[in-house]
Amino acid sequence: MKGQIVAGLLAPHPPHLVYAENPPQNEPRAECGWETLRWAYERLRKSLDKIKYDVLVVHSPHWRTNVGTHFLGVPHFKSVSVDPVFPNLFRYHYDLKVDVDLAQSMHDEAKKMGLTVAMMRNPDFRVDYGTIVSCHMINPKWDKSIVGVSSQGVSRYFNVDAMQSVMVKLGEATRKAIEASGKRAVVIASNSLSHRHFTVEGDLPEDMSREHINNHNQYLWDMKMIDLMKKGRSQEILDIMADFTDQATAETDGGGLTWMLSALGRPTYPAEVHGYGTVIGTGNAVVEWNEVTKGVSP
Ligand code: 2X7
Ligand code: FE2
Repeated sequence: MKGQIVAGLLAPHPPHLVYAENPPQNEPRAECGWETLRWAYERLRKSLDKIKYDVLVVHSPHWRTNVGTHFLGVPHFKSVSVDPVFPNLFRYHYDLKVDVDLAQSMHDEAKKMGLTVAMMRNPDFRVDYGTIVSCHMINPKWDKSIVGVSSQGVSRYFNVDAMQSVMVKLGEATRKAIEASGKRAVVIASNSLSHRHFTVEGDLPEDMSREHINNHNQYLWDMKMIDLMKKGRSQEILDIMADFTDQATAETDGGGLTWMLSALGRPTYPAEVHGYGTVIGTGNAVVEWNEVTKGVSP
């Protein structure tokens, strides 16, 4: 049977969201916080429950590789992930399974298309917190395998347009590999939108009286991108990605959003925006492109 991408997601990864959920895997304890985003993830989980899927394929800007795109290539990882900037919020004990077969096929398809790629075979590798937070918020039971995809530094070394040309190809390779695998996959761009954040944290991180967008320019840019998502105008999102990324200091510089929309074939149906909220001043949206319903309510 032909495999299929059953959904594409924009699934931001501030560790604050896991902290505020108080799961047993995370050591620090919170009183509350960032509910608009956590409830958005709740709605996303309910929606995904209706779609049968086998694997989560996640692209993270916090696994930064300098030469090419790398794929997790070890079947099982178990360790503690500590956020380097927020060790007070995120000390998370993870235990996850990797679909190495699918990762290898994505690697091979990308290589055929001329991209620089590598399989990451180090069993002691520490999985980055971007991958872990997005996967936890999407599937806290961790009962599905994942494919972890690194982010290249092309935006920094060259520019966003050069990054996009690579990510469009990687998206196409991802789609081909998934279709050939016979599996049902969810492809995930793990990133915030606008990404300028405050540099000082309050004594109580979950004190929501301090939480707001860093500046109005960022907010306007986030609303522009979300409006295009809601209208199914993916091509325009790609067309303005360079300006958005530069002017809103957006985390789209890692390429995840471009990759995910390309894997989906640049959808023209409306995405479901489950919610938007700020985390330490950054803009974050939880968004679903449901490839089964294509934006039409059943
Ligand atoms: O990695 C992040 C992020 N993208 C946004 C906000 C806060 C922390 O970590
Ligand atoms: Fe991040």
